[in-house]
Amino acid sequence: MPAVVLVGAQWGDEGKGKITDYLAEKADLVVRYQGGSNAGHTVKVGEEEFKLHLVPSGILYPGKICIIGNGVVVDPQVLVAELEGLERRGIDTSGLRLSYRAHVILPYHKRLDEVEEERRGAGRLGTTRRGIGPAYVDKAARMGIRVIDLLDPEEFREKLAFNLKEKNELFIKVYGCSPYSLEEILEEYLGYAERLRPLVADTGRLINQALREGKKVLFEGAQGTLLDLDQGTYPYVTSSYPVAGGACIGAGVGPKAIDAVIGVVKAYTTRVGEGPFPSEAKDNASEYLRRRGAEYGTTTGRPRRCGWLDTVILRHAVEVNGLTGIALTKLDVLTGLDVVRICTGYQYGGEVLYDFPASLKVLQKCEPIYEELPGWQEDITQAHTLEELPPACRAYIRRVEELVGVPIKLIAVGPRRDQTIAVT
Ligand code: 2SA
Ligand code: GDP
Ligand code: MG
Repeated sequence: MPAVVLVGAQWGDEGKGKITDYLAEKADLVVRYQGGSNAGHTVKVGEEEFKLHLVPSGILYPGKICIIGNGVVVDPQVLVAELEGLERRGIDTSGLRLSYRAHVILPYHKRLDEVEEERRGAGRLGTTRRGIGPAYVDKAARMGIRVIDLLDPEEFREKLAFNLKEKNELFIKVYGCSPYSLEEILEEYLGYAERLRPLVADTGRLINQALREGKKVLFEGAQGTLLDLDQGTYPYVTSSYPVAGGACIGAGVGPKAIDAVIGVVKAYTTRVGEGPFPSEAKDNASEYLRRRGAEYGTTTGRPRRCGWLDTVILRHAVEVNGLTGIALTKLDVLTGLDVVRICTGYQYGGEVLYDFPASLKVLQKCEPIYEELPGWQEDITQAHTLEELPPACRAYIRRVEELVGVPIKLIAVGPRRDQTIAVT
């Protein structure tokens, strides 16, 4: 498959980093197309664990071109630190390219993310406070600063001065905090600019050229479908487009370039941050899943909310992404349960809903309808084929496939690269 998009089919943290790393072996380019350092993608190679925030999860294979596309909002401070961290661990980062067109996260975006969350009080969104929302707001308001501006000291000074005038007024008058100094930001960020300059490229052109040459391109989504600005549980979403269509916009390729879309589905559901989550477990299953699945935010360390697999949201993900296949992850976490539950629909008053509702008011009143399947007790973390999985586990996989209507092509039974079953 020349061009494959990999998307999170739930609320993020489905194991996209692990699956990207697995598929990256056969790819020539790996491309991030949205989000920023809110993302936390974990890749485990042997006993070594890497937590990536901005750098695509293909970086651990030497010789791959890894691209941070135009749709990403880049915090240069985080990117420089991430590159240094990888290099200290002996990872060659010379294949990384950064789009001229990507927007830059500045200190005031991070502070705005903080103060806006505080102001929302009980209505807070539970953002990662990495400045993502405010940076995309400036982009849409056409006052953002792009990587290309950062590389031009005069342009950067002019644009930063214009932005600071407005932001400082807001900080002083509305939020009662101290203003930012133009010179201090300039000094720090022009330093990052010099470190990043050699990586900067017209990445859209690089990707299109590679596709014309028949090279394989893997687009790595961050967050997940239910966190998508349009398709998610708005306003409890991120400010970008994690869905497959976002790959075209955020990487600079046409829709006809995409050959396949793989949805990464965790064998249960988690959510970090606020907002509706119909199949959230209210009993000790939640703690069981959190403990066995180590469900804590990769970026913030926040405990993730845990619950059962919800096939209503998965059918929504199939439609809005055009999923052609599924990678089912963390199946091993379900081992040891007597009964495994799958949400097949929602009870809403006297009605049963099978389609994901747009209204949060409706969603908040939805009660999950569960189907119960027998659990399994056998350790599955060493399985390399479907046949090696216990019958109850295979029955669970088959039922998920039936309810979702898309073939399961990969199954992860542990965090390591080699703990992956390719379904043939
Ligand atoms: P933001 O910061 O503006 O994008 O937050 C808006 C919502 O999006 C959620 N969000 C995430 N959800 C799951 N995983 C994410 N990445 C990290 C991880 C999260 C962490 O890998 O664990 O460490 O806490 C991620 N990034 C954003 C966020 O929780 C809000 O609900
Ligand atoms: P991402 O944001 O979608 O890349 O996911 P995260 O890295 O935030 O969270 C997924 C976590 O689950 C990471 O700690 C992975 O190492 C881990 N993981 C991925 N696949 C599996 C699996 O099949 N089994 C287990 N036990 N852990 C997994
Ligand atoms: Mg994550």
